[in-house]
Amino acid sequence: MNLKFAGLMVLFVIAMGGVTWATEPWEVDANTLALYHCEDTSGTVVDDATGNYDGVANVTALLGSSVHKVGDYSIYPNKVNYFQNITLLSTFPGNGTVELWFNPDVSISTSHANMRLFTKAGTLGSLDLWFETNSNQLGFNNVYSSANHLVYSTGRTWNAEQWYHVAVMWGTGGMKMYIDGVLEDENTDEGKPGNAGYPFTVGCYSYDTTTGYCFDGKIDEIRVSNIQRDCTITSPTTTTTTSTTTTSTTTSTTTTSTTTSTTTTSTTTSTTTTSTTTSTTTTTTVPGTTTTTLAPGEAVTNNSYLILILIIIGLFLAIVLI
Ligand SMILES: [Ca+2]
Ligand SMILES: [Ca+2]
Repeated sequence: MNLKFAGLMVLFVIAMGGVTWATEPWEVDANTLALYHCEDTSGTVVDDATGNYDGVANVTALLGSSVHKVGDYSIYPNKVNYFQNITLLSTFPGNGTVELWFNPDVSISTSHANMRLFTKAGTLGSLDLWFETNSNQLGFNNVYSSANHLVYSTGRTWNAEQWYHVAVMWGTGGMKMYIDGVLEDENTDEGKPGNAGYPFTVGCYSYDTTTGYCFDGKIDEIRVSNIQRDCTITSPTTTTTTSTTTTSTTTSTTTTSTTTSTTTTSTTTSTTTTSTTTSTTTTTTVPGTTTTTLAPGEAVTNNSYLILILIIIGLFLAIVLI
């Protein structure tokens, strides 16, 4: 008797999705002058969440980069694109803050100097946030009283494809610059920019938007406020989202049984009966026996029978005759 079992397989595949860090968007509050989430994907309007200062992109290509810091999209100046609003900050508040996220396409060194993150530069005063010539510093200039008033970040390599938060402010608390929530420079200059005739410009230089002044990378979540914000905070909240994907492969059970093959051999009838329930036939021969098959009508010829008959006849005749 043969018994075969084939296969019992159970397979579970559990794939853990990547852990993603989600940065929440700002919400408009009483001190928000303009707030650009940069979620637009078509046209040339860059929506201002306050409803007051929608931006106008120079080209549609600025909009809808999927490389984002907040939400689903950012804007992509990519050396040649930008957006503007002519009335935002046409009258500067006494205190103010501008903050945004930026992500360079390439590692920024002195060869990329003069790129602007935002500006409002004019003849009567200006705000200007740019990568300083001959250093790897971000500079922020607040022009008033016919003089430059400056703060700088520390020099560093601004890594390609990395998001940085920058915040700059002016007002009664002095000028300050924060990078990723850390105060990098400040002064006691309390003046506010003079009224500038050039538009508020994100991603390029309002005074000159030709190639060479536009930022090579992405920008997201730009907020302009009429107070000096606590810029150790770079987003409302930071939450950790863990996505788990579970894939189960269904259990497959296969049982294969090979049925016993029995062979019955009869030596008295010289008939072999083989019973097979599978395609495999097993013939069993019992040791010490032989199998002889006779064709129908075939006679057995054996001289011993003839001798025996002759002896019997001889004995019969002897008895009768004696
Ligand atoms: Ca966004
Ligand atoms: Ca580029």
